Amino acid sequence: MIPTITAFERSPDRGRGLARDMRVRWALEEVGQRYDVRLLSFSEMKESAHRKLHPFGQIPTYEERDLTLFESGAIILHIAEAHAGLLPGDANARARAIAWMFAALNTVEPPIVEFGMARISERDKSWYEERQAMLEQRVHTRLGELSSRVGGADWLDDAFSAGDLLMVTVLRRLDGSGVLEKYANLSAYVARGEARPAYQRAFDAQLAVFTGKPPTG
Ligand SMILES: N[C@@H](CCC(=O)N[C@@H](CS)C(=O)NCC(=O)O)C(=O)O
Repeated sequence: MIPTITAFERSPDRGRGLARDMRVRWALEEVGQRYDVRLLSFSEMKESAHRKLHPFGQIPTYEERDLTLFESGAIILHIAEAHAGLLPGDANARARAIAWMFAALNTVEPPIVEFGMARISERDKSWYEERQAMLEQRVHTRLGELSSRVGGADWLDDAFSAGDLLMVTVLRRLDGSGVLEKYANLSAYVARGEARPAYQRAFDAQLAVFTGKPPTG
């Protein structure tokens, strides 16, 4: 049975792959699993039919037979455990890859999201500049630490894993801020993720929703 995921009918990022269905699409492409997509308007996301799948009325969700999941990290962990390709076979390496999944979502994403949300919704506030400087500094703290750990490596822990998939999508949320560009190795790391054929197929598929044109690949 082909799983069904949910995504924005009209993504606020205009199809630049920043909405979190992109992570799930990418994971499914990495493991070679076909999927269906159900597109939702903002009002449909808040209706009770969707809230039965997602208590917070958000995307993405994942449905497969009698299983329904929400939270992009949980969905990707499920995909990675059900298929080869996103988690190493060695038990310790697998545990480390899962630790990087949590680090991406729990340690790196929160300051990036807060910084990004403030740029969208707080620009008219008198304290915007002062708070923004503080939020940007918090992002720099995390990126500096991550940059030191990554060093000259291709991926976070040897081979590409679900940890990298999540970390790349999290770092991509800095797109347009000019912040990531200050870390040459992290910019190269994100570019390596974006160059993967599975990433490109996922990106094209979500962009096609916005443009209304089918992917060319
Ligand atoms: N922690 C959740 C966050 C989900 C989330 O914030 N989804 C956004 C799209 S990327 C959304 O649905 N926003 C609309 C809303 O919250 O009303 C996850 O990783 O799945």
